[in-house]
Amino acid sequence: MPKYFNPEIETASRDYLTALQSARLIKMVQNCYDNVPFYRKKFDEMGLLPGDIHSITDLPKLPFTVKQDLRDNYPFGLFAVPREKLMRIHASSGTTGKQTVVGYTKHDIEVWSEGAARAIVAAGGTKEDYVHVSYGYGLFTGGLGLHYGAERMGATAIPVSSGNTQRQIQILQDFGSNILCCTPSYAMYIGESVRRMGIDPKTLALRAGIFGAEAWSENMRREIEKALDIKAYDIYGLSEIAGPGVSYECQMQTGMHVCEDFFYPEIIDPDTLEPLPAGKYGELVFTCIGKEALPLIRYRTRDISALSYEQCECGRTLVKMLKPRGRSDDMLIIRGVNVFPSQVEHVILSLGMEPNYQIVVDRINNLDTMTVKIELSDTMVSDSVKEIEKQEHKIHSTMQAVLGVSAEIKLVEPLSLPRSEGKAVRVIDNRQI
Ligand code: DLL
Repeated sequence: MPKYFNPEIETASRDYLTALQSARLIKMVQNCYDNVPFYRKKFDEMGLLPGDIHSITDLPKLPFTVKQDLRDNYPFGLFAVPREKLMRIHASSGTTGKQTVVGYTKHDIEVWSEGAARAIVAAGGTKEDYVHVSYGYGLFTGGLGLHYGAERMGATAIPVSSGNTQRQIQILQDFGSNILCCTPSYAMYIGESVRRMGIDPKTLALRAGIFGAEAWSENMRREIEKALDIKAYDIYGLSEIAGPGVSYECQMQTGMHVCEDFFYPEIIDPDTLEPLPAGKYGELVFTCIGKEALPLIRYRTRDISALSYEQCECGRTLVKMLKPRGRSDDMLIIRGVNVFPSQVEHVILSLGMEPNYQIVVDRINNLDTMTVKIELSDTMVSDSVKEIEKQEHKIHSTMQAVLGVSAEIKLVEPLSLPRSEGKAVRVIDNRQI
């Protein structure tokens, strides 16, 4: 079984990588200056010339790019290539405002596919595998990203797309899919449905899952692995930088190797904007050093992660980013306390419950309130009201200890909360601020 898709890069020495990154950065900065008026203006304002950038260590001299810059130049204003060189457009719909539109040349599609191919091989995928892609196909990058990755590494792609869970399961059974690709929340739902349909997951040919597009915890990983009898691997990406495969987990499952030959990562303090050393959590920033159509400089992702340069036992030398803890803009401020949905999920799973929950935030008489609705598990449904109240009380006190703020806990009927076939919607914030 091949261990790496591209051993030359995935196990390259640090010196080799640094030299490659420096050469590519110099080229991309010149491209931005020559072809993207937005960057030329920024450089001119800062008194910076492309010639001032000699190596990757000069990166902190360069300006940041934020999502609003893409919106201000909607839809194609930051593209660095003429229209005839564009091969594909994707977009990501944010929660507010206009979509973020991204473009790719033939070369960019190859770069992105390579990242996704590396991810599938790192998850144990081979040319003999059926890769079942249940991410949505369309402007969202999930479906086509993993699809091209599977084709690139030589496996057989099954483009199921998302939705119709019964049909997904039928295909898993009849076609003998080996690798499932979807969001972790949808994987959990497929697992739940497999159980309800009375199917023993051991009878499926599934070995592994490649799950991403939203933050998920280690506890959730264990739940999915149990429910589908597979190994569950994390994959990260964002449309602005490429799509899924910007980074990916290996067999060690201890963080995601970044394709740093194309996407150079930094961690910064989101307040001071100063770079942080390896191991420290902060905001993840990427510079696209190997792309043509949308070569973003120091793009602020809002994702909270840390980098680890420690040697990985899998043999890959590419830096790892640790499981994102959520996004700085997902953070809820409840009565002045910072709360991340991932912390709520962690508590629920640590108490042996399934991660079917919804957080509802309100403001009543000028006071923030937070209610966490959690579905009862099948075994708890028959419990007496007293038992259920006891459980609510236990969750309440654990939640308070972990979050530092009190939340009302409501245990609700199984399957009563909405399920998602794509990214899960965990928070309903009714506050009018
Ligand atoms: O979600 C690309 C993708 C598709 C990644 C399929 C993985 C699998 P966007 O829709 O642009 O792109 O959303 C990007 O999703 O900034 C993170 O906040 C979040 N995200 C993506 N992967 C992970 C992950 C796709 N593994 C945004 N863990 C990013 C945590 C993730 N968050």
